[in-house]
Amino acid sequence: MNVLFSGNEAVARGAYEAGCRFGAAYPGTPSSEIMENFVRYPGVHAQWSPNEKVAFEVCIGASMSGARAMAAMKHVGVNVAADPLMTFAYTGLKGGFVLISADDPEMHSSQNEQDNRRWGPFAKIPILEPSDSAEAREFVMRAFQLSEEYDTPVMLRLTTRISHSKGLVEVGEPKEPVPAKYVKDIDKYVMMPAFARKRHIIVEERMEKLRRLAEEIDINREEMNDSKIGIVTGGISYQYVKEILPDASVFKIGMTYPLPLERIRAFAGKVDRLLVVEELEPFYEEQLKIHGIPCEGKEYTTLLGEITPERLRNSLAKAGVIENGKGAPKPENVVPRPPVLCPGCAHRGVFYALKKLKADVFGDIGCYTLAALEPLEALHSCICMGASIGNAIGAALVKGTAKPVAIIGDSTFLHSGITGLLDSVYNQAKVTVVILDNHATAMTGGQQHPATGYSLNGEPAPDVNIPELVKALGVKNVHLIDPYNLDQTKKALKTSFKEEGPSVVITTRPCMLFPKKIKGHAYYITEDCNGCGACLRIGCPAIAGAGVFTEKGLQKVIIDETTCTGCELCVQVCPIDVIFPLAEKEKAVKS
Ligand SMILES: Cc1ncc(C[n+]2csc(CCOP(=O)(O)OP(=O)(O)O)c2C)c(N)n1
Repeated sequence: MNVLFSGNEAVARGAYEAGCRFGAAYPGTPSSEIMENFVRYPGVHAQWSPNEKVAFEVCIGASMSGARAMAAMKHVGVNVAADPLMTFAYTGLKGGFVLISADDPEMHSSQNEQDNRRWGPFAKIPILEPSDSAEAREFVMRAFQLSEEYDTPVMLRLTTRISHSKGLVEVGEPKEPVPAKYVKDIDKYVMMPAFARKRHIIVEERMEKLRRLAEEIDINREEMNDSKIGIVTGGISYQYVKEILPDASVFKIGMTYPLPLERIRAFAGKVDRLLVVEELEPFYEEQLKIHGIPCEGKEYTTLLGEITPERLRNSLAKAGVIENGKGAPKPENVVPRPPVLCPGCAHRGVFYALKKLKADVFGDIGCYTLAALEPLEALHSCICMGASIGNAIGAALVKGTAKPVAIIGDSTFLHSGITGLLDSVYNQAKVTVVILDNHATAMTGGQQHPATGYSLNGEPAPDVNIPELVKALGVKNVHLIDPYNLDQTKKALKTSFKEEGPSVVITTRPCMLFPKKIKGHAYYITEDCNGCGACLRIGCPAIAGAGVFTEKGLQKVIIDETTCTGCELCVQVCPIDVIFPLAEKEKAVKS
């Protein structure tokens, strides 16, 4: 049966068909839908973990017990899971273990565009890389098989285009899982130096076997055609190459690491010119060159962002392979739509207050990162998940600022903010930590986390009490605030600036979109608006210029009633009190 699947759906299906019934993940674009789909299959235990390291470790435990396990994360998640990954590559496993790394070239929704193929040689693990949804299903099944055959975790590397584009996938019968049974194996799993040294030898021997496998495996394939040009490519770039150069000879790489160097050498011997087409890093190219296979690559293709068909056309033109711009579609005239905090977003008021109070705000990753943009411009750094608290502590301890504030979402706090807060207590840093608790991992689609009260499959789950957790870490000053109440918010922040040691301010309003969309009663602005623009400075997308001007030439403002949620933030900032509930106006008209 053929089914239209996104790459992520196909991975979930492939894992299920491979007899895997265990998965753990922390959400992150473009990977999140893998676990969300996997959990829907019968008999599957799939879970959100507080972060990628825990997800990875949970899967190690399942694999040590003989079960096939899949850990899924976005590319930067692998950095968080890197500690167990680097040593798990030494121990090897029992049940097949597949690590899905969904990379994000072009940074559609990420803070960097690191190329996770580099983890192959670094961790000494094999990597498979599909070029469409059908391969995503097939390769995850192959990955489980390889994992058990070679006693190694296997990475399946996806990119945004593979994860999110749809294609036809032929599905098969699911395999029954092998019953789990934990068997002690101290030499294999206790990585103290004496045992780890022995395992390192095994790792190097395994790499040798994997290199031999790469030369044989059918997911690396030569597609001989016109011999004037030969292209080495894989992943989504393969599709672009086939579209633009249907007559070229292609060496398609399905096993990204280790590379089939001898087969590529033989392929190079059959073509006049060898070109490598790959997104981001010159990963294939460097290896070919190190092994004495002359090729061209990054002198024509970009290190930055995706290789779109259009960019590839330009690269091929630069390389003299096609005529300039041949066949390139006209770029569409798309009006840019920068992302903004939603109307009624509970984060807005806090940032408005922080700006007014002239605080130095160390930020984190979540919807709230958007507060760095105009008109709020109230978040001043964003490095990685959980970094805000440590950053604020450092700034406070060197006395670089009088008002160091760390601002972090609830999901991010539970992911990697707890230890930072512990540091602020331990080292008595005079910082204000604002936890924006909207009861959701909103940025990535409103996923559950350990404080929402629900698990990935929607079942009720114990919910950690964030204020109590904060107090248990030793924080003495804890303020709960309603972020829709600007006076209360400002007061709590001002108090926190005066308190000794760390202070924590926790917001209590839910996200406007998750678990379901909140639509309160809308407000309107009367004709008495004087166009001062105060309400525009909160950056609410429901508020816009009316196209009507005052005598002073200032533009009056209107509220879009369909998107206004009635949070009343604009009411609180309007200096001349001309914003009222729409219901009052309607009542007046009727009577
Ligand atoms: C290591 C890592 N994992 C996952 C992500 C993807 N991601 C970005 S922000 C975020 C969490 C957002 O939730 P929260 O902190 O509660 O803030 P909200 O968006 O709800 O305001 C996630 C999972 C990431 N950027 N880095």
